[in-house]
Amino acid sequence: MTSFKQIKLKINFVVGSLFYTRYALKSYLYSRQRDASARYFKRPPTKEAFDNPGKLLQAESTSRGANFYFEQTELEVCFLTPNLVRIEWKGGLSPVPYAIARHDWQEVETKLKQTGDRWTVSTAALQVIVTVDGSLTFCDASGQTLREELPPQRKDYGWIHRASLRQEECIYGLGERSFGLNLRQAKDKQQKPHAFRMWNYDAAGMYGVGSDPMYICIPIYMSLHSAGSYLIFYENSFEATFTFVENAVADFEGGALRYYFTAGSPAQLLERYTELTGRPPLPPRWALGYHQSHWGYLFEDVVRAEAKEFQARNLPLSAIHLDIDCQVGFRAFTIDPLRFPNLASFTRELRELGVQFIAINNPGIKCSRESNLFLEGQVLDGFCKYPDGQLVTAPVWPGWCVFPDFTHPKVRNWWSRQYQYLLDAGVAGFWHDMNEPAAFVSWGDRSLPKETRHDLDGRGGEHREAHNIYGLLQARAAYESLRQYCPHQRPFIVSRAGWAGLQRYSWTWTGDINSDWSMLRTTISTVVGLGLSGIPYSGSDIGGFQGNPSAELYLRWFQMATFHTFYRTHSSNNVANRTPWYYGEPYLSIMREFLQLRYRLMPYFYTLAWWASQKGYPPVRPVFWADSQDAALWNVDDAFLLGDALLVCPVLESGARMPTAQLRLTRHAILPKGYWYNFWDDTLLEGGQQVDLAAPLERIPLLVKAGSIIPMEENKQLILHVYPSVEGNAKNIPDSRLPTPHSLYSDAGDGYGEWRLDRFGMVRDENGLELSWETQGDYAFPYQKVRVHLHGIKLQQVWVDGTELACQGQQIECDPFHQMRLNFLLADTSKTQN
Ligand code: NBV
Repeated sequence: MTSFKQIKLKINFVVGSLFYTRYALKSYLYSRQRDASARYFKRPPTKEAFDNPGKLLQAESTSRGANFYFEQTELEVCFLTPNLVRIEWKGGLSPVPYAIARHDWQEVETKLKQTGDRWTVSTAALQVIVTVDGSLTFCDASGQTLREELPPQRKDYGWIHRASLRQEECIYGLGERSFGLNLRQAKDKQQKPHAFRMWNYDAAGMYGVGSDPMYICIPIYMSLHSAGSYLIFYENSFEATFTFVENAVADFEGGALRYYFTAGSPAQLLERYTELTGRPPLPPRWALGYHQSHWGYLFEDVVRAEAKEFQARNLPLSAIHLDIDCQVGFRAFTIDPLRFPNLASFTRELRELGVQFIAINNPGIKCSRESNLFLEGQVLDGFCKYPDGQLVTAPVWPGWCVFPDFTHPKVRNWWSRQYQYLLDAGVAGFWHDMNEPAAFVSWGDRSLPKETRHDLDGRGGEHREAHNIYGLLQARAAYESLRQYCPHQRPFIVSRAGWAGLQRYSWTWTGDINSDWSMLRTTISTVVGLGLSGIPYSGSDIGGFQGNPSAELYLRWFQMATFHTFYRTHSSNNVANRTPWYYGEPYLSIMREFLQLRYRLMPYFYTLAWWASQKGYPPVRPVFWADSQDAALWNVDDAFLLGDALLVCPVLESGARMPTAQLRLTRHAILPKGYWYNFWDDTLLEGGQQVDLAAPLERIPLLVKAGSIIPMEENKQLILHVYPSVEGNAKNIPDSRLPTPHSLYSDAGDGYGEWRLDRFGMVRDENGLELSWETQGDYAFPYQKVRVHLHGIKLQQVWVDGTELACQGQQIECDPFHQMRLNFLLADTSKTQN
């Protein structure tokens, strides 16, 4: 790096760091105030505690299951579907159902049977066995035990709930976590099993491996063991601690012990969970492109120059994100007219370049009579207060701030209205920051006092309960606003904090991540873990938020992010503005190739997004998704699947440290069973083994599952990349039995108009392949031509709907067809690498 660049970086760092000193006194005063409030409004102990529910006295069947009456409490077993059951131990504050999207469930046939001291409530798919002491066993239809729970313990305001874990059992989820994927292996600094906290938390500028909690904590986990897999979701937003050692222990500070259990493959678990908490709506297509961001775009000219530079360098770009420095005094819903003099024409200008303008928004409102938002919120009585009616004020970017109570419907409505004028000025979407909600502190919890009162849709309650749902409800207000004011566009919202159900409204990003190799690796687990927690759209600040990555780290991060749903570079105000050209060649050219690959893959991404909206499957999946019964895959967290077809193995080490760096790096990977083609050279690898994959700087190891069709696009052509299955391997599974059959979803890319689904069949026989193509929906075929590209086996002859066509090498150009016959040159079948 040139010395000029180094000096600039140092200046950035010093200026950026000085930035915080002006909040020091306020942070100190607020920390004292928060602690004083905890002492002053201390809760009296309850008399509700018990160590166990006592003996079972009576059981009665209900329309959806059964009720059980114990000496100390009652238990309700309520089936919502044959494979989804809600369990509720009575006692404690019932949740306001913010997470739940569905309330109208069809009838379920259930049976109640007694055998000795055990009662079994069953459907065609599941059995819940209730023992006289209050322990519960969950079995599948064949009677196989999936989970065993101990009798619950009621403590003061909360609950302790334990379930035994098998030795081999692996646990995933809990929202956003900065550990490896299998949470059962997570260790704290003393190498003890980690206790995961449920309390949305601002990492305040930087975090590394093992930082916990993070911005999105969700009491959901998926379990895999030798007898099957299941998912548990606790509908309880209170602070809690989860540990996974011999038992899975969930320790809640308040609320009810209401939870949901479902069993099945990971795909089925996500399908059920998102039926309950809602599916992620289809995003606008541009959102799946590349986004550029930096905390430090101060002027319109800077943003314009950045967008133009992308264009001049032939780098596709879909959106630019504006951080708090585009605002007036960092105030919510402002954009400084002195520095962005004509926002509407500027956003238009950007749109003409194909770039959308995304504005930041923080919930804290400057506590000042000069602020209209403050006055309106006051008139509405919409800000959070202490139990004695005083406004809660805490320092955030604008100075002393008040906080809208998003748990009040009228506040959500009012907040919704605020987006309108920015939408009118052409702002295409919003990112919500600091919405844990975060406050500046000198010590202790970085949020509002726990005693803060909230409306909770009329029921009333404390911040203890409202904290984790604060970001979710802000996102809800924004989503409803965008639906109302731009009814023909799909909302685009990115929220840093959230809870169960966030997927209905918003995407997320992994916050202020440190810029180092360990965090590149951890990002894989964080993003996959979010997907397994129901949140499919997420990504990290490419290259890390805090720090200046080496060119190699940025490039490797960029390559990985090319296969994540949210594809955005972002960085702090005290580091360099990172762009694909910042490090010069060869990095720029390689990044250009990856950007172009991402845009060519758009039909595949968009189709995965559509599947997510239909079934809740995250596009980015753990490797074990390919075969959840293969225990060798349960702990693989240095790779991920994009859809069913692509296995992405990011390079997670610096080549400079490896002796062969100048020649050819390799990357070790564990392949799921079956056959896999190398995306870059079509060589075929047999799965179920460990392999070394070439990883030169310009490539990310990328494999394609044999038997896949990947739709890609280039110059208005649809290219169907066909990767034939291998004889003797995975027989030709009828298309309809695949969870996501070979398909291509298309529509106008935004809005709610016509759509079409093209479904492809592929059957391999001795001499070649039969492809079939069926279409549903009325949207006109959006491509001018079709190209079919056969990989891995030499193509000899092709017939399209009965007519022979000339092949161009491995490709055939044609129109949409019903049947295509591809004959192989059998003498030349490709070699399998072992
Ligand atoms: O708004 C400034 C930053 C933002 O760039 C980042 O992405 C957020 O995660 N924001 C946090 C607040 C300041 C962090 C030190």
